[in-house]
Amino acid sequence: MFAGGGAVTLAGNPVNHGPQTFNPLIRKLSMSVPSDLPVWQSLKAHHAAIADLHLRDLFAADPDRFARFSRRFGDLLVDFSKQRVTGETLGLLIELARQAQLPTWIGRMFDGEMINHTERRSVLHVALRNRSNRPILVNGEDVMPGVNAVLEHMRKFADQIRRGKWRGQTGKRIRDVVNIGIGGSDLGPKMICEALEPYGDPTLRMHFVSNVDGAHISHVLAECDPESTLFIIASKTFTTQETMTNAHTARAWLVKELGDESAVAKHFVAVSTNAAGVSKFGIDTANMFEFWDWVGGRYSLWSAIGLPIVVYLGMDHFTELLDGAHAMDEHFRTAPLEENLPALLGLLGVWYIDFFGADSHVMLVYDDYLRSLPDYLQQLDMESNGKSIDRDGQAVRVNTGPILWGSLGNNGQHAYYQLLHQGTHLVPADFLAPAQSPNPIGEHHPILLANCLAQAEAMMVGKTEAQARADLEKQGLSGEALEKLLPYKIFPGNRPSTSLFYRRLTPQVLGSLIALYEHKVFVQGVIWNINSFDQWGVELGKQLANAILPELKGDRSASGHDASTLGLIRFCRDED
Ligand code: G6Q
Repeated sequence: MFAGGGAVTLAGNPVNHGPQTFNPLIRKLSMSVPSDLPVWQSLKAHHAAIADLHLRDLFAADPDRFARFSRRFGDLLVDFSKQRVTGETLGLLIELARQAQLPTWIGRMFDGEMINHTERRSVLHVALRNRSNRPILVNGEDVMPGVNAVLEHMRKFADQIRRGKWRGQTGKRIRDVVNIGIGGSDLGPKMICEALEPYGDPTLRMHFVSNVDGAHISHVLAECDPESTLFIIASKTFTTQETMTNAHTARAWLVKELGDESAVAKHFVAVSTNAAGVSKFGIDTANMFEFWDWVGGRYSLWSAIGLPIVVYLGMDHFTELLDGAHAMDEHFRTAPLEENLPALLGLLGVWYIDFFGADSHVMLVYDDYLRSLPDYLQQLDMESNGKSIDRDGQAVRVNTGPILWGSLGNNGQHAYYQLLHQGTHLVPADFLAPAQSPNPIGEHHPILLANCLAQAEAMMVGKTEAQARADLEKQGLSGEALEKLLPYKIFPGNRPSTSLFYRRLTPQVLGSLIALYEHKVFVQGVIWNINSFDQWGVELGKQLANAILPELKGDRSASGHDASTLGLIRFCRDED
């Protein structure tokens, strides 16, 4: 661990085991099956005992409920008092974390051990924002000098762009920055640039191209002037089909428009771990920003993948983002489980998924700047914990990661909240909102906040039959007409939510918030005994797409597929 000042030790080497045989140290630590832990049965019994309690009554019985079940973290307020828990529930959940050896696993991650055992990698996004600079060793080598060198490279480059010192081939200042990447090389920087727009350079327009659908890059290129456009090709592997296709299209466009192959050097930079691939593409590796295999794609916005963020916001604001994440890292690493926000949020998720049978979790975001947060968190959560084989290679016996979805809450109110209030699914929710708006126009912000607060309250308290009846009577209804309408007007309530409110959406607050969710996902992976850091489930579709592509292009006749796939290929080729 970081504590103690000296160099931390590391790594789950000596290795020499294939992806299917596991590190014996990790095997020893695996508790294998969460439902075999003694406390799991206690939680089941406790669930049966409290499942019918209504949050209305829990609040009525305990005037201190808000104080007991909310926590402050700097400018962040996390209120989980509207969760269907009692003090006993929390005690049992914390015991679950202990029996699953959560504190040990936290230590292993921060110590750089090879906890991503199927890819034989350490998991060190925390090193990218290790503002304390304490050494973190991977294979005996401190990664911090490398981390700091890349940050410095990013700062210098971003300063040149922002000060107009780096110019396009014809001498024009850079005005459009196009990040070409997908998945982890897109969602994080896009979300952060949008979220922190009030801190951004208003003379720069940021674009993010991810989709291989030609419509995406065509639309973006149509908005850009080739003389003043910079492309950042962001790909850890520099082999991703969508990214490389878009990158080659952008390159061809630029060369055609400027009529000069050498313009590539002034208009393309790369973020990658693959220097050979970058060089082959024609980008000088001096303009390549590197990162490392211990940075997972969906955990990479803190690395050189954050280059568009640094260009747009400047290094000072990026540093504040890292500071916020580091503060949450330190909290996660050192706070007792009872106070530990990622642990508490992770355990609450497990409570609903495994004991109430909830299969989804909704993000209700009352902050327009965070409009891409649900997409970002969807990847973080579902790619990390959408797993059904545990760390010991066995099928899991409990439900794992939820279907994570959501959007801007105020818009959702007029779309899908009906299901949240009166549908048959129990969908735990996170409400996010800033107490202060950077755009205090008229009454917009109080109206936004009133809606957020009201929805969380409505989901929790609901409306009883007596209240619904009284409302209808007030409206002048009576007799059969009233009785017929009455059942539709009742809201069961007892729909759980956590409210995450912050004073203002600063880089620091955002850094802490994202790190909170990253660690929440890790906590759940530990409880479920799964590896949250691999993603083998994305491979099969890629392999099949590579097989189908030549068939679609007519380079090879389609064969070896099921009748449905064959029929669809023929339709696309206009052969039927
Ligand atoms: C994230 C995933 C995935 C990845 C993309 C892009 O954890 O690994 O979303 O980020 O597939 O990969 P490249 O950066 O290699 O192009």
